[in-house]
Amino acid sequence: MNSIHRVKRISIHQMKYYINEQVLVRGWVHSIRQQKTVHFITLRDGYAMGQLVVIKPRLLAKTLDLPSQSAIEAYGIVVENSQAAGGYEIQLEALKIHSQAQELPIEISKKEVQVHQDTFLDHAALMLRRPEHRFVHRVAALIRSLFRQFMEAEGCVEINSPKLSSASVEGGADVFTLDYFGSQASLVQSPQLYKQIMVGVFERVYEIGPVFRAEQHNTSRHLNEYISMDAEFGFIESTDELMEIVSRLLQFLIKRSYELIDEWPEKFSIEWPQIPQKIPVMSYDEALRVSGAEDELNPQSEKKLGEWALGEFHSDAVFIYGYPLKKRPFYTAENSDKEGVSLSFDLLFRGQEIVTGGMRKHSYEEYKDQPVPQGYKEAFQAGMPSHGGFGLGLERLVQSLFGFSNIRQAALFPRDGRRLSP
Ligand code: AMO
Repeated sequence: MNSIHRVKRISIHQMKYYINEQVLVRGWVHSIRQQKTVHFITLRDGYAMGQLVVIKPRLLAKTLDLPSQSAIEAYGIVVENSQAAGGYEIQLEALKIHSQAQELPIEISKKEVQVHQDTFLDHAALMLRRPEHRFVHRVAALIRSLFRQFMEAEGCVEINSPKLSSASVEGGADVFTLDYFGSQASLVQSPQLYKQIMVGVFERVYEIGPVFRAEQHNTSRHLNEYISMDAEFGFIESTDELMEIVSRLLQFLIKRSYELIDEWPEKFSIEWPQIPQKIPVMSYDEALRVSGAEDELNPQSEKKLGEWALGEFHSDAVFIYGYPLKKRPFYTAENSDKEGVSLSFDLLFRGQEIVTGGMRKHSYEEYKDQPVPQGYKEAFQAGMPSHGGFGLGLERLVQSLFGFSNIRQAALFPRDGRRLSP
């Protein structure tokens, strides 16, 4: 086996560049098909799948009882074979078994595996190995990375704010509390206070990280822990400026993902959204009227607004601005021309809210009597510019992009009212 380590390690999808060469591949036995004198192994590595053929008797003996999912490394010669998926295969010359798989509760290498959502989530360690499922999370990883690229180009500095805190951030009752050496701590509902404090330091910041919501309701669009992609900008003066940034962000995320995924060796189809150059914008009052909602937008009205935007503007996205101030958290700025109306907005994507953003109060006077930590107030005591920002829920975006009926399909290891594992 020593010779293996002198051979170039390739990913299985790169076979076409190494015809008649000796290569080393590593991965998992996705499946194995055995005939008397030849075994065909479908090898799955981190990127793709491809075929290994076993002809040598010594190796046939070794692969005879090799269960699928075993982790192996294989050494052999790449040959063309029009019968093999992708047109190439590796003729096996040596094999090292890293670990042999045990009997598993789900046979995941079948062409189709349909299981109940709870079964899927219970066995995520297995199910996520399936190409169509890992694809979802590779797309999620791409979106995180593109968000970071976009924010860096906007001159934002990345921060990681604490997730353990003494205060409730967004108000409301959906806060998890826990014992912190004898006193009570909470898990942050968002990086809101910290991103505002850091505007006073860097002017522009962003964060990608987990946030926690003790939502009681078991819905198809709420998780108790999700990944929030946040940004906050100092010295900006209007929700128009913010919505312009969010428009460019969404366009960049969708366009660049489309281009990059097209190059991936392992991909599945996505119904790509239509995002026009100018994303339609409507006021909260118009949104109530168009959706026929009474006095509050709910998931059904958001769905109607999504359909309306698609019909009227060929857009999968629509902004709604001017929410009633009383429906927004304490830090939200008021429209000085319209009492009771906030300078905030939501972005609906395919009929579901994926972004909330807005301008913030920025004078110390407005915060000094609020029940917020002194460390937060101090930022305002020290002088804060007019500022605003937004939060984008990663799983919501991925859910809507893939058209999943349930957000759990877009979360790696979802946390909900009944689930704390795996
Ligand atoms: P908000 O509370 O609206 O705003 O959250 C922002 C975005 O986060 C996502 N989201 C969720 N995703 C999954 N499960 C949940 N329980 C959940 N709750 C929210 C949505 C939502 O649009 N600090 C403000 C943002 C800001 O103004 O900067 C905030 O957290 O996609």
